[in-house]
Amino acid sequence: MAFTLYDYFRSSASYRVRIALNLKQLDYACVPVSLLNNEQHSSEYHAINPSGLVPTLLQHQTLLHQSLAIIEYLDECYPSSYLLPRNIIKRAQCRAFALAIACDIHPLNNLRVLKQLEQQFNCTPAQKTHWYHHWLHQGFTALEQQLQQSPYTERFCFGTHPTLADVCLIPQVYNAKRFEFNLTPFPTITAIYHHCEQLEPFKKAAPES
Ligand SMILES: N[C@@H](CCC(=O)N[C@@H](CS)C(=O)NCC(=O)O)C(=O)O
Repeated sequence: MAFTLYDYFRSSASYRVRIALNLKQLDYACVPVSLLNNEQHSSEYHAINPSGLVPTLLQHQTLLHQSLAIIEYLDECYPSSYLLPRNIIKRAQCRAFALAIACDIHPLNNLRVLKQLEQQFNCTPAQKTHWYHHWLHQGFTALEQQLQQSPYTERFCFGTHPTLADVCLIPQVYNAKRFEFNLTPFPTITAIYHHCEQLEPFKKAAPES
């Protein structure tokens, strides 16, 4: 097995990497790091990833962190079906879309942030859900508008092939559904999600699998 992926089934950052590995048809073995049991904070896992976050990709003694850096590495090593568009403007826009999810939505709703809201500010479950929905709503409103206005939007965010944008969007929508977020105001996002969830590389990467 060429790759070992330290991941957690429900982690959306791990889900992104699983989709990318599947789209590239690369073999990998998953080593679960249970976020539920705080295994990300164990000394064993900190030796693998000092940030205490999943995913981590291991390839021949080399450890790679950060889902987007891992995916770009895979894209450069295995360029068979590019996840980043060849056109440099489109590539910058695709990266921007992915970063809007990975930097502007996801970190605000990460487990450690939700835990901190509870521990430091005594937030109730309802207040945490409100927080979660607030950032999703703000982020998805901008993404939906971009998709509706973009000449590239088709079955996928950037045309007829999956890109880094879809690889980031699908896990974020999956999480939104899990937290009972109302997706009705986001028809383009929802249509892309429904299209992708039918495809084998996305299905195989989903938490249920
Ligand atoms: N920017 C990082 C984010 C990684 C991340 O936040 N992972 C989450 C799961 S999706 C995690 O490990 N959370 C553990 C925690 O919050 O304690 C990446 O893209 O890899």
